[in-house]
Amino acid sequence: MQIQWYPGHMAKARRQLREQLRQVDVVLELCDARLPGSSRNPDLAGMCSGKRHALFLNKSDLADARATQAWVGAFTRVGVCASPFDALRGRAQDALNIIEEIVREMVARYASRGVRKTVRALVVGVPNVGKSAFINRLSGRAAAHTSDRPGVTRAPQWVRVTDDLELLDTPGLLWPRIDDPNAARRLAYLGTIRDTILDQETLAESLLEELLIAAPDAARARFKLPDGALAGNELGEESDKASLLDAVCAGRGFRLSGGRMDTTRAAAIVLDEFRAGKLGRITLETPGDAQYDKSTKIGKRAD
Ligand SMILES: Nc1nc2c(ncn2[C@@H]2O[C@H](COP(=O)(O)OP(=O)(O)O)[C@@H](O)[C@H]2O)c(=O)[nH]1
Ligand SMILES: [Mg+2]
Repeated sequence: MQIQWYPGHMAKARRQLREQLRQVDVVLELCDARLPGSSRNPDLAGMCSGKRHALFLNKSDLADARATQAWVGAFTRVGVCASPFDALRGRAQDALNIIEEIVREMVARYASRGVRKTVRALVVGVPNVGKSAFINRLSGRAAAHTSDRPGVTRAPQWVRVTDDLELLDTPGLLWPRIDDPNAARRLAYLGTIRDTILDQETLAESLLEELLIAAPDAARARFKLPDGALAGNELGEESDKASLLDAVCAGRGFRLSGGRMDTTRAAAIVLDEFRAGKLGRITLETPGDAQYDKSTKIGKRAD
């Protein structure tokens, strides 16, 4: 289920997030490890100053391990506490150790006044990034719904994770970065948003071009692209871009009656197989190549 983001939806999400943030000490932000720049929300930092913050590069099982390490390094250098995570198979204890680390000072301060502090945390992220799966993983049971079905909201409840940590069971929904066309297009590759500007075929062609840069061998092998197939950026010719989808059709035998290439089918297959991780572990952004390098830092050390 995809949400079409209009200003009204964003305003509502922002209002709800403000309300949720008021109730917590800690913000656990999830981004997609395949797109650590584009899958973050630039407004979040401004909304949670003073809160402890940890960033999890979720779905790291689908991302390139070396790229993930590079991103973690880049985030760490700008003061963001960042770690890879796999909300389906990862160890909950790994995430708990990180949370314990970022709240240690605060908990100690309460303890020095004789108070045992129960830390309250909110999981936030764009649609489909794995917020519900993350909450389930940490709480060790299916407490949150892993789907984007609307209408299953209940009253917010606290999920007790350890003796000293509670999570809000309703994750904080972040609106995706749709003001930036590059980010919007990449989020559309993942299925996070529906790209309203590009049709599916143009989107799939554009993904193929990016794959020829990020994972050329995997893309060529999976979609039987000719050895000479280059990313459109390198070729710079519109007509050559279009031929990538034709090459997929030729390789898979996708033809309509009359012999015309079934590029609609090819586009769907390219997007589906990429989303399902069938090309292997691929990251589409590197920390050096984006403006996202100057990552938003959350959580001043002052209390
Ligand atoms: N491969 C992989 N899939 C994940 C991971 N986390 C979540 N998913 C899947 O991504 C989809 C969206 O997850 P969900 O928790 O509903 O996302 P939410 O919209 O942020 O709550 C579901 O199909 C999950 O099974 C992960 O770490 N790895
Ligand atoms: Mg969810």
